[in-house]
Amino acid sequence: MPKDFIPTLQKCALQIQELIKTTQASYLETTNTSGDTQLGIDVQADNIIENALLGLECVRGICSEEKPEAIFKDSGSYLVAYDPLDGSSIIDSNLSVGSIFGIYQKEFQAKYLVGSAYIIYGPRLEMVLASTASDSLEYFIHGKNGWEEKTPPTLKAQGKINAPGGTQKYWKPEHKNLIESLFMAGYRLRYSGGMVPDLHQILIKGGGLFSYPGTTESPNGKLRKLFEVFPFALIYEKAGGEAIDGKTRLLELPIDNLHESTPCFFGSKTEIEQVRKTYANQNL
Ligand code: AFP
Repeated sequence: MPKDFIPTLQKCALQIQELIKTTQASYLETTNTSGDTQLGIDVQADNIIENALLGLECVRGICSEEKPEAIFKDSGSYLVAYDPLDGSSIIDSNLSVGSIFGIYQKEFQAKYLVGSAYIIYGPRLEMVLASTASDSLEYFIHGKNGWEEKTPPTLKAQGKINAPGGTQKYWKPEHKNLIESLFMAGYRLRYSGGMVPDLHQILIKGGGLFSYPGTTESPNGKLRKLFEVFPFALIYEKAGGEAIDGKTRLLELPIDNLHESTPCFFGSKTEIEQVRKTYANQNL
């Protein structure tokens, strides 16, 4: 990952954290491309990141979850897709939220993903990064003396957390059985409704399963490939876990349009094996 990215994202993190602390989470009259009603704070966070990334010489283009199209410059070599403020519907309840980034070369396709990062705005400000060039993650916590690098988290072969997304009423029977069997095996429910804190928790606690399946209501799930799914897939793989759509490795999926979503499962190897067995003979 180019070296300018880390300080740039760290600067954005501090600005957005300040925004979250000082701005009311009120809705605008607009919706984004995925149909979510936008908050004023979503748009402001988007502007902070857009200006910071377009100011980097190495960036050739950006694509925000909040905008329908990508923006390109004439020079630079990297493309960055990002969700400026993921979990905006839980901001009003003062739960943790995050920003997610995927860094691509050539095109916005998983096969060109070279790095990813997320920032978590919680009681602490933290950032986790992955790069295809390294076998471990990078982990930073903001403290009294600024950003401090910490030992990166890793995933054990098996964990204890079950974070099942989507509306249960619309889950397919095989998915219901999978989730139920994990609870029966002693897994604990940990789900806030924010992808960043929910996946961060599994990572920090060393393992488990986060799922957002295709449902009868939303056959392709809810989470967007470019802005949420691919970046976390790289992070989970580099942490020693796996990330699949039920059958296929998420990082092998193509995209046909910038805002498309996919069913997704992130976790430790044991839990992902269970997902694979569940979906082996099923449609996603
Ligand atoms: P919002 O940005 O609309 O709050 O959505 C957050 C999110 O995309 C992701 O962060 C969560 O994992 C997922 O939605 C939760 O969705 P469900 O409420 O349907 O489980």
